[in-house]
Amino acid sequence: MSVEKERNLAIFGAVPAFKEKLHVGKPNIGDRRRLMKCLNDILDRRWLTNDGLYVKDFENKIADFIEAKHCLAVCNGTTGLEIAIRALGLSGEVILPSMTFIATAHALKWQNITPVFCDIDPKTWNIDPQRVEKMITPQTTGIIGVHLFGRPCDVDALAEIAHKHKLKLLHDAAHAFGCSIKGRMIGNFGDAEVFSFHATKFINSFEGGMIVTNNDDLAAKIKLMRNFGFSGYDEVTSIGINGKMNEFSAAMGLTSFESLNDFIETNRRNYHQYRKELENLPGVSLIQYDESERCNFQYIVLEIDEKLTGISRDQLFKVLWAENVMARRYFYPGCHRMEPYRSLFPNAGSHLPVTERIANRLLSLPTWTSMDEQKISKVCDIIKYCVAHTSKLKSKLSHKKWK
Ligand code: T4K
Repeated sequence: MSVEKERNLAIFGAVPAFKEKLHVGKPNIGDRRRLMKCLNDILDRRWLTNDGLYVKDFENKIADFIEAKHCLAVCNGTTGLEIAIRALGLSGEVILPSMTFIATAHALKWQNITPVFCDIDPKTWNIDPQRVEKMITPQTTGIIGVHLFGRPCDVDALAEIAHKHKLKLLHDAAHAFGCSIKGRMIGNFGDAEVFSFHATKFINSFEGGMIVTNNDDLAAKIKLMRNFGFSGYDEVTSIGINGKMNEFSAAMGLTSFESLNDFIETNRRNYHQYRKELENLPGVSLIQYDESERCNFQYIVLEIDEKLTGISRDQLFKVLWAENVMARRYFYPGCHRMEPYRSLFPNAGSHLPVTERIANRLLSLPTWTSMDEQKISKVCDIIKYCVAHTSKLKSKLSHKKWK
């Protein structure tokens, strides 16, 4: 480990290491010319939304890629989760991890379903199946597994529990597009899975998502529900919502998808550089991906063990922000500590010791095509410097301004 000899940090009044802010979710842009051509074509044809050509093409390409039967594009991942939850007939209580983006919990609560937060595995940070079973009550109708940061949750164990207790199983696959489990692409597990193609995902359609299922009846229901329940021009056969993806989004999704291999290669390269530069740094461990599987390397997540670094995750976070490295504390403080769940379940934390600990330790760093070798090196230098100069930093950070 090489530690820069002297570095005057922005928290000590120096100019920040980066002039421009480095964002964690700065979007990847595919072939811009091709995108513009598609956008012009959409305008020329004057078909902007409602099951247009580009949406169909996007759905077909994703279905071929992940080898799934039904891929149904939606306007965003959250609406996708809401539609899937309703189409699966979930009600009462549904078990999910608290260590996720708030959308997973809101998609339930929005429909008056009680989210029951379950603790996670300390290594994978995904829902712990052993704990799931203990949380099942007569009101439980389903489980939502989240493939956090693209690392698959234990789909087999969850499927077994769901089968045993006659529960539905949905996966929030917002982070896991392009990843596989034992060679099978994510999208094919549980009763359904939902991807997000939000701008802050490595493959994006501005806003967007995709519900994937291999169940024909469920797919038919979802198709109706995302279009107000219309089964024909003058016929509505179920409750529905406007969950449609528009043509511009699909064009962006398609061009983004065409660059999939390049994006993944960039992510992989960045990930390995971070790994090399930060390895052996006491108390700092980088997320581990199973590279024998397909993997999108979408998130660079550090776990900070303050006992070994001498500096907490939050202190490091402050130093990085001052340097214009806009690291994120995904997914702090855990859904159970956000409203309305904090008020509804004030004691939830006592059942979620691993979530509480991990939520205070994780830090996501910038990656993707907006980063290059020099930038990553500089970010790593700041981190190494912080770990090597904790007492100097801590005394500065104890001042009111930095608290
Ligand atoms: N389930 C899970 C597990 C999820 O993570 C998400 C979404 C969902 C479900 C729901 O899917 P969607 O309904 O969103 O399709 C961002 C995203 O908005 C959200 O999509 C994503 N997860 C979540 C992890 O990240 P915020 O609140 O962190 O967004 P924001 O505005 O702070 O942006 C993140 C960073 O990206 C910032 O540093 C700024 C930068 N950024 C952002 C945008 C939009 C850019 O540089 N350019 C941009 O265009 O939620």
